[in-house]
Amino acid sequence: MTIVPSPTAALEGLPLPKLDRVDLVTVKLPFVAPFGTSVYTWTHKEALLMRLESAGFTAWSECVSDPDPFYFYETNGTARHIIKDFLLPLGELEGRFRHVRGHGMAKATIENGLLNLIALQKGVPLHELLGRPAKRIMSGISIGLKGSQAELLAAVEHAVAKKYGRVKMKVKKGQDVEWVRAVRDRFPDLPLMVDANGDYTLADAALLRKFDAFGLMMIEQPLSHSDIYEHSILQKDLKTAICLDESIHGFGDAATAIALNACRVINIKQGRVGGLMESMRIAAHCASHGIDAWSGGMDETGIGRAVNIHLQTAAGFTLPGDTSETSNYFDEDIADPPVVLGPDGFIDIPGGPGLGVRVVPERILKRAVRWERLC
Ligand code: OSB
Ligand code: MG
Repeated sequence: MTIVPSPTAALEGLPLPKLDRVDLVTVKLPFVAPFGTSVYTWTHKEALLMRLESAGFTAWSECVSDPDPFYFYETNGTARHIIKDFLLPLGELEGRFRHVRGHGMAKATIENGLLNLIALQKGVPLHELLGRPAKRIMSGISIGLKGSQAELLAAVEHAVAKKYGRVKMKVKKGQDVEWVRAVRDRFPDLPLMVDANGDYTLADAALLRKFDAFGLMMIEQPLSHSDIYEHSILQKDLKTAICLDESIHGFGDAATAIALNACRVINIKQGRVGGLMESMRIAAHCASHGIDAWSGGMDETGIGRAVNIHLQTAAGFTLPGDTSETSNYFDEDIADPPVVLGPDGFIDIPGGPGLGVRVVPERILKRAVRWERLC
């Protein structure tokens, strides 16, 4: 019998630090430009942050939910409720979370915060705690819906100049095939993909087949946010690989989607699937089934952005993710240093223990709209 090492072996049985103090801090940061998708247009990042204190160490984590349930069912309000009333009182890693159904974003906030805290206390970078060697991380950018094709082309031009590893453009009904054609005509060799955030149905199959003409890397979440089965029907009909985002809430959904051939790629958002450990398990499962995986983003502040960067050292993250420069979203972030691309379009893991980024207290104070001490 071959013993397959567990992707989370390095983390099993870790003693948990005793928490001296826990705070939830909501910050609101303006985006440099509105971010448009088929479901909503966001003008700000309103992020629920968790601050953990233990034996003189302070660790931060970020909940990836939005204030609204337009992308996902969890919100900053539900995450606060679940963290405060159910997860935090249980007091250990992962096992206790099994009693709480769903609410992966809330779970990830605590799990990632504890792992960051442990890494800080051990004096090692988070990726090392995860059992993974350092590497340079592939970049990718998600370009929101634009008001005109000229604006879209200008944004793609900028991304190409920066040497992003791939470009994703948002599409929606009525703003799709012709907009992709405009980009493809101008950039014939660009690694390009689209994200529909669930805007289509199987009745649109003929239209979706038109995307096959553009040599796209993949089409992300063409059908309903809650569907897996209909994607398996559509995938049979498309040359272009389907990537699932919204439909994947954890390992079980990923395994189901792969078994049904509902997709050839999975977007792993560590928050949406319940944290770093579940993300590593999904990525390893994808790798052993010939399915590509990449790290999605939720236009995070520097805290969540750093978590996504460390995660991408794990086995199975085979494609560039939605990991873009801080300046793509914010003029001034709450953490330093900001994410920047090297001249080759790759990203260096921030050095030092934990996440490797410093949360700047004055910027937190400047951006905080709510502060609640939990213990
Ligand atoms: O569908 O991947 C998505 C942002 C917010 C909600 C959903 C999505 C996105 C993005 C941006 O595409 C990813 C990023 O740049 O962080
Ligand atoms: Mg998506």
